[in-house]
Amino acid sequence: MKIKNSIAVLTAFGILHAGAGLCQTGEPWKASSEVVEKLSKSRSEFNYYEEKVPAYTLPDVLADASGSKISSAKEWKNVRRQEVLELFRKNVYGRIPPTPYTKSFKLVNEDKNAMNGDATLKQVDITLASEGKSLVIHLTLFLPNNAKKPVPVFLLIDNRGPANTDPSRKVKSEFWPAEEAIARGYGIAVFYNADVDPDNYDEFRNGIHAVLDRGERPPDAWGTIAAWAWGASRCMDYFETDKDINRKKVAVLGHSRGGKTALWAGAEDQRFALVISNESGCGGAALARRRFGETVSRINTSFPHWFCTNYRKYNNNEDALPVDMHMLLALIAPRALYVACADQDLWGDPKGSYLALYHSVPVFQLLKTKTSLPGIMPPLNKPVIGGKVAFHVRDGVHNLLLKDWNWFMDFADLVLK
Ligand code: GTR
Repeated sequence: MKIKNSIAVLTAFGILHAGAGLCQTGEPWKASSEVVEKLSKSRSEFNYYEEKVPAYTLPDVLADASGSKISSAKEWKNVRRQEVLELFRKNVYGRIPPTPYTKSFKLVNEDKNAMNGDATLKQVDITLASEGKSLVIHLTLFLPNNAKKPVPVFLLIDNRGPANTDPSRKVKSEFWPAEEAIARGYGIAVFYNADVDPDNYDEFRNGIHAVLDRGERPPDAWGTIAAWAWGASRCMDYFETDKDINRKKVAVLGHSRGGKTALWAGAEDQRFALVISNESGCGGAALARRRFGETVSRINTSFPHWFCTNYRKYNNNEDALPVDMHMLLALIAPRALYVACADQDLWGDPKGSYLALYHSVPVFQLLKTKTSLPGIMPPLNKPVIGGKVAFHVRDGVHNLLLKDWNWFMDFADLVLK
């Protein structure tokens, strides 16, 4: 096996630890007691103590609605995957309305000599229209000039605004490190989530809801996260038309609310070959039943527009949820999945995110992907790669940094190249 850059060796279980030399070094990650104390003081109504996590039982991802065991890839694909997807539509993110719409792509700017000749910049307007109403997603894309085409592409769901994704590259941001991706032979694309739906509770009068919703909204009508995820799929529609892009090698990623969105986009749209969730926390990769850091009740109160209204039934009632987030992660299988967390971001529950990933692994295994993870968390700043899944806890606070991206690209080198 070819070992690239910082990716080091394999254990008996086929698990790679990046950046660790010949074997895993350091202790499994654990929240620092100082951070726990500090956060507990500032948000005393939320739990940051591991010992206060309640006992819980996760729903069995590999048992169908009648309780029968799912034991073949065929049963997963034909029965259980669809059931799990429906449970998430109905209870968490909501359902995309079946309203017909038209879409068109317009290349509004192209610069074949961007980044001093290293890249081609394309700016594409994606117009979505229905019955006289429309909106435009402004897609920005750099493709490497010196790489063999078609290239793999990273698509960032940008929840922080266009200031982080300057097409002129006068302003650079680690949030979307375009030069670094280009240097490694990847295309890198981005759209601003608010193009699809503004990130505030407007009773769904704006954004794509205003274009596609008809009549009264049922309790499983799509929320804003589902709308953003749908927007990522419309970017994928464009990628499929661009011959310089390898449509089989598109990674979708997002940070925080964008990470929740990337996971749901990957669940709904199996064209994404790699899904990356950075610090997605509650409503993303973190197990809801742990009630660690942000809770279902808090997220539905602070962000009443993100999920479908059915999700509110689980406020302070997590055990009644017919799903938990290991099942969302399982929906990505057999494609590649990276879950990343940050050491000081306990609000987003790094341990609960690792556990969700760990408990999704049986589905990756059923689909014959040679995937496995150790039962303990990797050390700080040491990504663990176990076949089709990867995970890290980076030092520092809630953010998406070049350090995270470098590890994502190391993983992509293995699973996309
Ligand atoms: C927080 C929210 C998190 C996370 C974050 C973000 O306020 O509680 O769920 O999504 O925002 O998106 O930065």
